[in-house]
Amino acid sequence: MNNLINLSKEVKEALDKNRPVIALESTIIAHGFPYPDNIKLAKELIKQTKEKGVMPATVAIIDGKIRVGLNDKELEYIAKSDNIHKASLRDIPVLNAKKLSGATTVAATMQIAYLAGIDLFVTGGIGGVHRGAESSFDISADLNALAKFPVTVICAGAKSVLDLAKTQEVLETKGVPLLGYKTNKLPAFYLRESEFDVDYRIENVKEIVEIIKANKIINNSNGILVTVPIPKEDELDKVKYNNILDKLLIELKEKSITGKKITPYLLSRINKETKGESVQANVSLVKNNLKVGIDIAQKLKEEI
Ligand code: PSU
Ligand code: MN
Repeated sequence: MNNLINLSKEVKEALDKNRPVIALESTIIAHGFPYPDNIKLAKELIKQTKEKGVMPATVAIIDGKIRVGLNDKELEYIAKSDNIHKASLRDIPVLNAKKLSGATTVAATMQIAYLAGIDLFVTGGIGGVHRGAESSFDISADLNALAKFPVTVICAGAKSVLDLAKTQEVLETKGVPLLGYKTNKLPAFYLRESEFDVDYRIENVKEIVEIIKANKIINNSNGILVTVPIPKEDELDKVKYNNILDKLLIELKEKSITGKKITPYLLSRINKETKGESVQANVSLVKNNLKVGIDIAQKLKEEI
């Protein structure tokens, strides 16, 4: 094991004993939800996972240490800190060397999960190709990480603030299978469906496990993206959401908000505009993704 990666005692033990482990990211805690919704969710996800006999491993960088599996105090710190870095791939070595703290994005969490020997990672939504990327070049490093690290990511798709068609094209270029769990359409985070088709509809976790195994056997470097629609009862109203989004896209331009600040800004503004409904939807979709992730984790260990 690379001695830069610090596993908690319980995560190390689970990995040593070949028990199922699921990685969780920390950008969603630091920059995705307001306090105290964020700490509540972080703890609930850990509880939900442990109750099913699967070990959760929240990933973050704390004082330069790359950490896999956090205690309550560390989770509180990430949830409360106003100035913790949003850490993507390029930030990991710098934060490590400078002994700074960072909440890891999908990209950074994938790399660290891979280095720790964790196959599965559950989150809310991934980053992708932004609208207007043909001039801004804003394409999330999450897509590169999906090409580079053989980790399966379970999410609710990507928000329609992204250019979903271009995001799909990049996933194809990079050789990342885009799977829809019990859906033909690519889920769009707060909405169950976008207008785009996934590459393959998947009916059950057994199929996903077979795909993960085949990806490993042929020695592919890439990860696999499993998308799960938000539960029906928590989906946002499409027309209302699209109106809010149109307004916020103009606001982004007016306030010159670009790059890594876009997603946290939008999440917090959508929360205000929907009077908290979006946070509730976000909580619901993450927990729902985790349910699917737990089933995959258990099945994966049964089969090996
Ligand atoms: N999408 C969400 N909520 C989030 C993110 C994405 O709905 O919190 C976070 C994830 O951590 C993701 C990151 O990896 O934003 C992508 O940021 P960027 O587009 O700057 O690469
Ligand atoms: Mn970006």
